[in-house]
Amino acid sequence: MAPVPAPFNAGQYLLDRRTSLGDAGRVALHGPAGPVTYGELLSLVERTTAGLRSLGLHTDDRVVLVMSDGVEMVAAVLGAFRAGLVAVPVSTMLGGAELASVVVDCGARVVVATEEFVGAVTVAVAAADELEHLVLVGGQVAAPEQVRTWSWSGLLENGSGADDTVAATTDDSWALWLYTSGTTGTPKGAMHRHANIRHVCETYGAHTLGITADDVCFSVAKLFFAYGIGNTLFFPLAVGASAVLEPRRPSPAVVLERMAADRPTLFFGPPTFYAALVAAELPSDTFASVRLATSAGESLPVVLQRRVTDAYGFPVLDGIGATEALHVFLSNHPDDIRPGTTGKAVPGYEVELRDGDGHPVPPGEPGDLYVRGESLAVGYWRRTEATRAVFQGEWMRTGDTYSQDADGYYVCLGRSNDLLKAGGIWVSPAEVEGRLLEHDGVSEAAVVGVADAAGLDKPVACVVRSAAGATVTAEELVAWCRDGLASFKRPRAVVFVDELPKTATGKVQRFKVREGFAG
Ligand code: 3SK
Repeated sequence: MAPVPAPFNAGQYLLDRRTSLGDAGRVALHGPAGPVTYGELLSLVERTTAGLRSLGLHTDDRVVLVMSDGVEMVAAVLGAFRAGLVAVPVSTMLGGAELASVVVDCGARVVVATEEFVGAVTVAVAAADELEHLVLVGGQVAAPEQVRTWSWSGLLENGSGADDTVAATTDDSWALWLYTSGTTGTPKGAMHRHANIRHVCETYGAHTLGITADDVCFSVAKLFFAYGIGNTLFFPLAVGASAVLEPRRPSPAVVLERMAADRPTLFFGPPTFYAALVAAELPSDTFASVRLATSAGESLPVVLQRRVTDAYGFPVLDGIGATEALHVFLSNHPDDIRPGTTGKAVPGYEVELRDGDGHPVPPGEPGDLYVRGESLAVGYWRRTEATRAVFQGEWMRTGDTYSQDADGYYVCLGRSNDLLKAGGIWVSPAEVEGRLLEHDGVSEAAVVGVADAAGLDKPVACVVRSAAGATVTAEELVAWCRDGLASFKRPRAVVFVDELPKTATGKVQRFKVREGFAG
């Protein structure tokens, strides 16, 4: 007889730590809505579980969350896990049509939304034939007849007396679908199991962050991102620590406020936010409570890493993850920070560099980065071709190009399709961007390949000036690169812009930069 899989539920795993220690009075969540203890959170999650069950849903039904970071969003995610439903947090930056395509694609039976997003939600619910329930945390939506609308408190009341116990899920049950489009393309739902959540806590959370129950986590990446949900929800709750919930758009001014109020010890952001923090010149003691910060999303230029530490005094760990891997799998370690590299595989993951035929590349050569580990998604929902291209047996092809230095540290060369050849030699945009960023007059830079008059690709740069760079010229920057790099890598043209085009996760959209040069 086949062995019966052991029960495991990520919602229970994340709340058990404190409540089973009889320590329910400890704060779980900080933020503008005030402190919430573990006991209060558990009670809210139980009522949310019962409320969702009262809607007559079935195991594995999808619950789409269009929500700002707040206590209700945390309760909705954990309540869905505990009810055996699939939480599908989606970007709050989506327009109505984009949101509709996700709600329809995942076949959601429930949408839960906070009031800031009722505009997009109105469009989405009108297009979603399978949708049956809309739960609103504030605001109003004119929903079609087949969609029953609930207030958040109405949902909880409806659930009173309903079953609030934990569903009989196992490691392999679906828990969380995260939609990702990369830097281009239509969004695909990466399907994560309950076990994937435990794995990221036991690997990156435990080994790399060394998170303890005394930590206070503050992530400028929101809960709907893989990076954000790990930083704000999974890592702190798994060890009985606490997290800061901030519903507003992140900005240096908002961060200043939260730092003063909540005194976080772990800070998480993407490189673009660190650039904004340096440019904002906040008081140097703003981050005095921070013991460690992390960067992910794209590689962290050495010069930016140094500027952050010089300005604010905390070390920044560069790492890389993927929505499909749930969180970071390659990272520097607090005891071993090698600037200019993404460090080494996080324990619990293996990485390999392979050539175009899938064979390992010799040391020092660029190769496609592959990763293997227990937190990889089981595939993309209803996207067979894309699933087969990305998930290959136990391995996942990340789409990033890396090399390994003589000491075994991994160096990011860019997205595999961003590399360009100039004069027949590979040029890494990341390397040229790193050189540009060393110039005082440059705050951000994106380098892409654009065909010259002869139809040959040459590097060109799109640059955002820094406060000190009001008078810096294109010629000066080209000369700066010629001095610091092999001459063939210098940008042949530099254009100045107010901001770089970016995805919701802060990644530069190189195809748009390229289009800008073509137009
Ligand atoms: O882009 C990344 O590096 C990342 C990190 C953690 C989780 C998700 C992503 C996409």
